Amino acid sequence: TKRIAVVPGSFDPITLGHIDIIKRSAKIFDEIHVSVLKNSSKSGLFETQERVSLIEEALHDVPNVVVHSFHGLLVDFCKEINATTIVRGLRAISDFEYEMQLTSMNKKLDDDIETLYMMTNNNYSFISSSVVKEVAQFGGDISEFVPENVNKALKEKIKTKNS
Ligand code: COD
Repeated sequence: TKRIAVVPGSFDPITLGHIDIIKRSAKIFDEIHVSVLKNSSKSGLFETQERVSLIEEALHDVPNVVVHSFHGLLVDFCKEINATTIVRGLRAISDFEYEMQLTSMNKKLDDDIETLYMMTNNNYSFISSSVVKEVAQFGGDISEFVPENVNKALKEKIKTKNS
C-alpha cells in the first residue's frame, strides 16, 4: 500500500522553508498531499486558489506531490485521501507550543493519524510567510526566501493593493 502524507498549512504564500520540508518529505513518502486550508475567518493576502496555483508551479518538478485545498478538520481530510501521516516543520522553540496543541488535539480526534516533525533547514529557520509579506510590502528584497513565481506574484499583489 502507498504511504501517503499530508503537509498542511495556510501557505500565504509558500516560502522556501515550506518547499524544503515538502521536498524532503517527498523522498520518504510515496505521495505527498500539500493541503491548503480554506480560510474561513482570517483572510489572507492570496486567495486559496492562488495559493494552490503558486504551490503547483513551484513544485512542478516533484512528481509525487499533489496540491489541493481543504476545509473542515484536518484529520477528516486525511481519512478522505487515505493519508496516515501529517508532516509539519519546526523552526524555533516558539513553534513548539502551538504544534504541541495541534498535534495533541488531532491525536484526540483521530488516534490512527500520526504527526511527524521535520527540523527546518538552518538557512530558512527565520523565514515565515508573514515576515516575507512584511518585507515585500516595504520594497525589501525577498528573492532569497521564496520561489521566483511567488516573488513575482507578491510584487504584483502589492502593486494592485496600493493602487
Ligand atoms: N522552515 C520549516 N518549516 C516551516 C517554515 C520554515 N521556514 N515556515 C513554516 N514552516 C512549517 C510550519 O511549521 C508548518 O508546519 C508548515 O510549514 C505550514 O506553515 P503555515 O504557517 O502555512 O501553516 P499553519 O500553521 O497556518 O497550518 C495550520 C493548519 C492548517 C494545519 C491548521 O490550522 C488546521 O489543521 N486547520 C484545520 C482545522 C483543524 O483540523 N484543526 C485542528 C484541531 S486544533
